[in-house]
Amino acid sequence: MTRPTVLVTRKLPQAVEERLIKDYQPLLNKEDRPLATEQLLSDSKKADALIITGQNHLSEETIAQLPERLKAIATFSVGYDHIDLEAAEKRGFAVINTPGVLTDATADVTWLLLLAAARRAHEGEQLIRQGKWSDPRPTQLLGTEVTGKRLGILGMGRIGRAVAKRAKAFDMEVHYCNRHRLSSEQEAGAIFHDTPEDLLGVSDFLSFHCPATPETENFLNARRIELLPDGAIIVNAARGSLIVDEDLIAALRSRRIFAAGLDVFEGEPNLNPTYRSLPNVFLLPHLGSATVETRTQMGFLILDNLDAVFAGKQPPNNLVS
Ligand code: 8YV
Repeated sequence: MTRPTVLVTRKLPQAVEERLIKDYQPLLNKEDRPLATEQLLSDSKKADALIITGQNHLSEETIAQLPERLKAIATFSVGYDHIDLEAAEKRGFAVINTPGVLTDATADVTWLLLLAAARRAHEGEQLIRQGKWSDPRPTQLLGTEVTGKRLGILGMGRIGRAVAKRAKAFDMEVHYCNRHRLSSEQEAGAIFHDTPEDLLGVSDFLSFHCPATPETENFLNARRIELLPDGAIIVNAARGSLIVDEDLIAALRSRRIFAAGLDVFEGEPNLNPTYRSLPNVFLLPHLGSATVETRTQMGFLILDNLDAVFAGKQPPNNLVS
């Protein structure tokens, strides 16, 4: 049997590419260049499956032009807001994502953002790198205590719960809002709120762990910022579109919001440039799942699913029915 052809839009961890070479005929992106939609469509002509990333936007129009022979679209991400699932389903493509394997890595980065924002890590680092740490004093770069504070989590799925678990080590009181209330075992002491607005009122720290959907788009706007306690801290390792950048920037400037830690941005990598100049925002370039272990597991999970597709079985992480 000829091995299926898989178009891979970006370079993947070595172990993943080795497995691809062993089991498939992969069209690898050796130079790791971004693939524009037109190029993706032309390269996909001989493909039985695609492995794309969040940077490849598969709209209805693009999906309509994918070849008839294609069986599956796998995205190297848990998020799938860049794919028109309905259009993919209509074409009969399996759509595969990578849930579960990036939970801990993303929860760890959430804590990196939270602690860095609270303790003014960016300003401290700048001081040293710019050779300006010349006068150590008791009132220098005072941050906000994390221990014992209230953490609000919007979206209590796997990642939200992993963040909550880590919060216990900081004696934090965890509050959450989710589409449905969790079992008490899953809640593990976290306090449920019926509405996101209710959650905001008790969130000294607010961390996003919900998907980007039409309902969550532009969630954090000026009106909702006003519901937060004074000097709250915002953490986002989910999706940039959840935040209205201009409104958060105004609140960071006025210090109504003490600080923010952001790993994701609307329009990334072209983030709102004002963020770069704000001292009270800690910025990372979408590193949530960026460990060798996690990115390798993401690739393996995709390949397990593709193996199932080409063995005529239902892939376990298929997003369309
Ligand atoms: C990306 C992510 O997959 O999983 C997601 O939804 O946003 C990230 O883990 C990562 O940037 C690799 O493309």
